[in-house]
Amino acid sequence: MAQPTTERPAVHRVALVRAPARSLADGELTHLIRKPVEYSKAKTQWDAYVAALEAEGFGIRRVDADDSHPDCVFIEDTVVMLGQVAIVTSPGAESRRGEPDAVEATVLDLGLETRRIRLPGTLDGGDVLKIGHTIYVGRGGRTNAEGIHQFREIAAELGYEVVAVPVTRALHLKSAVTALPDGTVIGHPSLVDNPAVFDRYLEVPEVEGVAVVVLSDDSVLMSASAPKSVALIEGLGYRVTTVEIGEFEKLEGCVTCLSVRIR
Ligand code: CIR
Repeated sequence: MAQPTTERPAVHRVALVRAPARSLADGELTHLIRKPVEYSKAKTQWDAYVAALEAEGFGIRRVDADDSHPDCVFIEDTVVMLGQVAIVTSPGAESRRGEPDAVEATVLDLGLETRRIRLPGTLDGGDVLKIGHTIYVGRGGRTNAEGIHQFREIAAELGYEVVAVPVTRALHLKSAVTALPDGTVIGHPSLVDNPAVFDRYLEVPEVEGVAVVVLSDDSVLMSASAPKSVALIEGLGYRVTTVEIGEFEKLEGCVTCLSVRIR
Protein backbone atom coordinates (compact mmCIF):
# COMPACT_ATOMS: atom_id res chain seq x y z
CA MET A 1 0.00 0.00 0.00
CA ALA A 2 1.31 3.48 -0.85
CA GLN A 3 2.70 5.38 2.10
CA PRO A 4 1.08 8.72 2.87
CA THR A 5 3.40 11.52 1.78
CA THR A 6 3.82 15.06 3.12
CA GLU A 7 5.45 16.24 -0.12
CA ARG A 8 3.78 19.24 -1.72
CA PRO A 9 3.09 19.19 -5.46
CA ALA A 10 5.57 21.53 -7.20
CA VAL A 11 4.25 24.82 -8.55
CA HIS A 12 5.82 25.67 -11.91
CA ARG A 13 5.58 28.59 -14.30
CA VAL A 14 3.01 30.48 -12.30
CA ALA A 15 2.99 34.28 -12.09
CA LEU A 16 1.48 36.00 -9.07
CA VAL A 17 -0.03 39.37 -9.90
CA ARG A 18 -2.11 41.89 -7.98
CA ALA A 19 -4.55 44.22 -9.71
CA PRO A 20 -3.97 47.98 -9.30
CA ALA A 21 -5.80 49.74 -6.48
CA ARG A 22 -8.19 52.56 -7.44
CA SER A 23 -5.97 54.69 -5.17
CA LEU A 24 -2.88 53.88 -7.29
CA ALA A 25 -2.17 57.56 -8.01
CA ASP A 26 -1.40 58.06 -4.27
CA GLY A 27 1.46 55.53 -4.33
CA GLU A 28 4.83 56.28 -2.73
CA LEU A 29 7.34 58.41 -4.63
CA THR A 30 10.99 58.75 -3.66
CA HIS A 31 13.05 59.89 -6.65
CA LEU A 32 10.48 61.16 -9.15
CA ILE A 33 8.21 64.20 -9.20
CA ARG A 34 4.53 63.26 -8.98
CA LYS A 35 2.66 63.20 -12.28
CA PRO A 36 -1.03 62.47 -12.74
CA VAL A 37 -1.72 58.74 -12.95
CA GLU A 38 -4.89 57.55 -14.64
CA TYR A 39 -6.41 54.45 -13.05
CA SER A 40 -8.24 53.28 -16.18
CA LYS A 41 -5.11 53.60 -18.32
CA ALA A 42 -3.08 51.79 -15.65
CA LYS A 43 -5.66 48.99 -15.55
CA THR A 44 -5.52 48.62 -19.35
CA GLN A 45 -1.69 48.47 -19.20
CA TRP A 46 -1.85 45.96 -16.36
CA ASP A 47 -4.31 43.73 -18.26
CA ALA A 48 -1.92 43.73 -21.25
CA TYR A 49 1.05 42.94 -18.97
CA VAL A 50 -0.81 39.95 -17.52
CA ALA A 51 -1.85 38.83 -21.02
CA ALA A 52 1.81 38.98 -22.13
CA LEU A 53 2.83 36.64 -19.30
CA GLU A 54 -0.08 34.34 -20.09
CA ALA A 55 0.95 34.25 -23.76
CA GLU A 56 4.39 33.08 -22.62
CA GLY A 57 2.84 30.10 -20.86
CA PHE A 58 2.63 31.40 -17.29
CA GLY A 59 -0.42 30.35 -15.29
CA ILE A 60 -1.73 33.50 -13.64
CA ARG A 61 -2.65 33.66 -9.96
CA ARG A 62 -4.38 36.93 -9.07
CA VAL A 63 -4.47 38.58 -5.67
CA ASP A 64 -7.36 41.02 -5.24
CA ALA A 65 -6.55 44.71 -5.28
CA ASP A 66 -6.69 46.55 -1.97
CA ASP A 67 -7.70 50.20 -2.30
CA SER A 68 -6.28 50.99 1.14
CA HIS A 69 -2.82 50.14 -0.25
CA PRO A 70 -2.12 52.34 -3.29
CA ASP A 71 1.10 50.45 -4.17
CA CYS A 72 -0.34 46.93 -3.90
CA VAL A 73 0.04 46.31 -7.66
CA PHE A 74 3.83 46.18 -7.09
CA ILE A 75 3.52 42.66 -5.73
CA GLU A 76 7.21 41.82 -6.25
CA ASP A 77 8.05 43.79 -3.12
CA THR A 78 5.92 41.55 -0.88
CA VAL A 79 7.25 38.06 -1.58
CA VAL A 80 10.51 36.51 -2.80
CA MET A 81 10.50 33.01 -4.25
CA LEU A 82 13.53 30.82 -3.61
CA GLY A 83 12.65 27.65 -5.48
CA GLN A 84 9.38 26.48 -3.97
CA VAL A 85 9.79 28.52 -0.77
CA ALA A 86 7.97 31.86 -0.52
CA ILE A 87 9.68 34.43 1.70
CA VAL A 88 7.03 36.93 2.68
CA THR A 89 8.67 40.30 3.18
CA SER A 90 8.47 43.16 5.64
CA PRO A 91 8.10 46.25 3.41
CA GLY A 92 10.28 49.23 4.18
CA ALA A 93 7.59 51.86 3.52
CA GLU A 94 5.07 52.14 6.35
CA SER A 95 2.22 52.64 3.90
CA ARG A 96 2.98 49.20 2.42
CA ARG A 97 3.25 47.16 5.65
CA GLY A 98 -0.27 45.73 5.26
CA GLU A 99 0.28 44.42 1.72
CA PRO A 100 1.98 41.05 2.38
CA ASP A 101 -0.89 39.38 4.35
CA ALA A 102 -3.13 38.77 1.33
CA VAL A 103 -0.13 37.67 -0.72
CA GLU A 104 0.91 35.22 2.02
CA ALA A 105 -2.63 33.76 2.00
CA THR A 106 -2.34 33.23 -1.76
CA VAL A 107 1.03 31.46 -1.64
CA LEU A 108 -0.23 29.26 1.21
CA ASP A 109 -3.27 28.45 -0.90
CA LEU A 110 -0.92 27.38 -3.70
CA GLY A 111 0.60 24.91 -1.22
CA LEU A 112 3.98 26.65 -1.01
CA GLU A 113 6.15 26.62 2.10
CA THR A 114 6.41 30.13 3.50
CA ARG A 115 8.91 32.00 5.65
CA ARG A 116 8.61 35.57 6.86
CA ILE A 117 10.90 38.57 7.39
CA ARG A 118 9.83 40.36 10.57
CA LEU A 119 10.15 43.89 11.97
CA PRO A 120 12.43 45.55 12.96
CA GLY A 121 13.81 43.89 9.82
CA THR A 122 12.60 45.43 6.57
CA LEU A 123 13.15 44.03 3.10
CA ASP A 124 11.44 44.77 -0.22
CA GLY A 125 11.46 42.12 -2.94
CA GLY A 126 12.62 44.82 -5.36
CA ASP A 127 15.96 44.72 -3.56
CA VAL A 128 16.51 41.01 -4.26
CA LEU A 129 18.27 39.95 -7.46
CA LYS A 130 18.80 36.22 -7.82
CA ILE A 131 21.41 34.93 -10.28
CA GLY A 132 21.81 31.18 -9.99
CA HIS A 133 22.65 30.47 -6.37
CA THR A 134 23.95 33.97 -5.68
CA ILE A 135 21.46 36.51 -4.40
CA TYR A 136 22.37 40.21 -4.47
CA VAL A 137 20.41 42.17 -1.87
CA GLY A 138 20.29 45.95 -1.99
CA ARG A 139 20.79 47.83 1.27
CA GLY A 140 18.94 51.07 0.61
CA GLY A 141 15.94 53.09 1.66
CA ARG A 142 13.59 50.10 1.94
CA THR A 143 15.78 47.19 3.07
CA ASN A 144 17.71 47.47 6.33
CA ALA A 145 20.56 45.53 7.91
CA GLU A 146 18.26 43.40 10.11
CA GLY A 147 16.13 42.51 7.06
CA ILE A 148 19.24 41.38 5.19
CA HIS A 149 20.40 39.41 8.24
CA GLN A 150 17.08 37.52 8.46
CA PHE A 151 17.00 36.95 4.71
CA ARG A 152 20.60 35.69 4.67
CA GLU A 153 19.79 33.07 7.31
CA ILE A 154 16.78 31.76 5.37
CA ALA A 155 18.66 31.84 2.05
CA ALA A 156 21.69 30.01 3.53
CA GLU A 157 19.42 27.20 4.77
CA LEU A 158 18.10 26.87 1.24
CA GLY A 159 21.58 26.75 -0.30
CA TYR A 160 21.98 30.33 -1.55
CA GLU A 161 24.77 32.83 -0.93
CA VAL A 162 23.71 36.42 -0.18
CA VAL A 163 25.84 39.32 -1.39
CA ALA A 164 24.67 42.60 0.12
CA VAL A 165 25.29 45.76 -1.92
CA PRO A 166 24.65 49.42 -1.08
CA VAL A 167 21.89 51.15 -3.07
CA THR A 168 21.94 54.94 -2.80
CA ARG A 169 20.94 56.13 -6.26
CA ALA A 170 17.70 54.21 -6.91
CA LEU A 171 14.59 53.12 -5.03
CA HIS A 172 15.51 49.44 -5.13
CA LEU A 173 18.46 47.37 -6.33
CA LYS A 174 16.31 46.17 -9.22
CA SER A 175 15.42 49.75 -10.16
CA ALA A 176 19.14 50.01 -10.98
CA VAL A 177 20.07 46.54 -12.29
CA THR A 178 18.53 43.24 -13.33
CA ALA A 179 20.03 40.21 -15.05
CA LEU A 180 19.71 38.62 -18.48
CA PRO A 181 19.05 34.87 -18.68
CA ASP A 182 22.81 34.26 -19.05
CA GLY A 183 23.47 36.07 -15.75
CA THR A 184 24.89 39.28 -17.25
CA VAL A 185 23.82 42.16 -15.03
CA ILE A 186 22.42 45.14 -16.93
CA GLY A 187 22.18 48.62 -15.46
CA HIS A 188 22.17 52.32 -16.17
CA PRO A 189 25.25 54.34 -15.11
CA SER A 190 23.15 57.03 -13.41
CA LEU A 191 21.58 54.47 -11.06
CA VAL A 192 24.27 51.93 -10.19
CA ASP A 193 26.47 52.58 -7.15
CA ASN A 194 29.33 50.25 -8.10
CA PRO A 195 29.10 47.98 -11.14
CA ALA A 196 32.35 46.25 -10.09
CA VAL A 197 30.42 44.16 -7.53
CA PHE A 198 28.90 42.15 -10.40
CA ASP A 199 30.84 39.45 -12.28
CA ARG A 200 29.55 40.50 -15.71
CA TYR A 201 28.04 43.94 -16.24
CA LEU A 202 26.61 45.71 -19.27
CA GLU A 203 25.30 49.28 -19.50
CA VAL A 204 21.96 49.97 -21.14
CA PRO A 205 21.18 53.40 -22.63
CA GLU A 206 17.86 54.17 -20.87
CA VAL A 207 16.84 54.05 -17.20
CA GLU A 208 13.61 52.24 -18.16
CA GLY A 209 15.77 49.63 -19.94
CA VAL A 210 17.41 48.20 -16.83
CA ALA A 211 14.46 45.96 -15.98
CA VAL A 212 13.99 42.62 -17.69
CA VAL A 213 11.67 39.81 -16.69
CA VAL A 214 13.24 36.52 -17.73
CA LEU A 215 10.66 34.52 -19.69
CA SER A 216 12.92 31.65 -20.76
CA ASP A 217 16.59 30.97 -21.54
CA ASP A 218 16.35 33.11 -24.64
CA SER A 219 13.51 35.56 -24.09
CA VAL A 220 12.72 38.51 -21.84
CA LEU A 221 9.96 41.03 -21.19
CA MET A 222 10.87 44.74 -21.22
CA SER A 223 9.25 48.16 -21.10
CA ALA A 224 8.24 49.78 -24.37
CA SER A 225 9.66 53.03 -22.90
CA ALA A 226 13.21 51.81 -23.61
CA PRO A 227 13.49 51.14 -27.39
CA LYS A 228 17.29 51.56 -27.54
CA SER A 229 17.82 49.12 -24.70
CA VAL A 230 15.38 46.68 -26.34
CA ALA A 231 17.44 46.90 -29.55
CA LEU A 232 20.64 46.28 -27.58
CA ILE A 233 19.21 43.16 -25.91
CA GLU A 234 17.74 41.89 -29.19
CA GLY A 235 21.18 42.35 -30.71
CA LEU A 236 22.52 39.91 -28.11
CA GLY A 237 20.26 37.21 -29.55
CA TYR A 238 17.30 37.45 -27.18
CA ARG A 239 13.65 37.57 -28.16
CA VAL A 240 12.16 40.62 -26.46
CA THR A 241 8.46 41.14 -25.75
CA THR A 242 7.58 44.73 -24.86
CA VAL A 243 4.72 46.10 -22.78
CA GLU A 244 3.51 49.66 -22.15
CA ILE A 245 3.78 50.35 -18.41
CA GLY A 246 4.07 54.15 -18.41
CA GLU A 247 1.45 54.67 -15.67
CA PHE A 248 3.46 52.42 -13.33
CA GLU A 249 6.79 53.99 -14.30
CA LYS A 250 5.40 57.35 -13.07
CA LEU A 251 5.26 55.66 -9.64
CA GLU A 252 8.79 54.21 -9.87
CA GLY A 253 7.56 50.79 -10.92
CA CYS A 254 8.99 48.63 -13.70
CA VAL A 255 8.26 45.33 -15.47
CA THR A 256 9.74 43.15 -12.73
CA CYS A 257 7.73 44.59 -9.85
CA LEU A 258 4.30 43.85 -11.35
CA SER A 259 4.62 40.09 -10.87
CA VAL A 260 6.39 37.32 -8.98
CA ARG A 261 7.33 34.37 -11.11
CA ILE A 262 7.44 30.84 -9.70
CA ARG A 263 9.61 28.73 -12.00
C1 CIR B 1 6.97 52.32 -4.01
O1 CIR B 1 7.60 53.37 -3.87
O2 CIR B 1 6.99 51.44 -3.16
C2 CIR B 1 6.13 52.14 -5.26
N1 CIR B 1 5.58 53.40 -5.67
C3 CIR B 1 6.95 51.53 -6.39
C4 CIR B 1 7.48 50.19 -6.05
C5 CIR B 1 8.21 49.58 -7.19
N2 CIR B 1 8.70 48.31 -6.84
C6 CIR B 1 9.76 47.74 -7.38
O3 CIR B 1 10.42 48.32 -8.24
N3 CIR B 1 10.10 46.54 -6.97
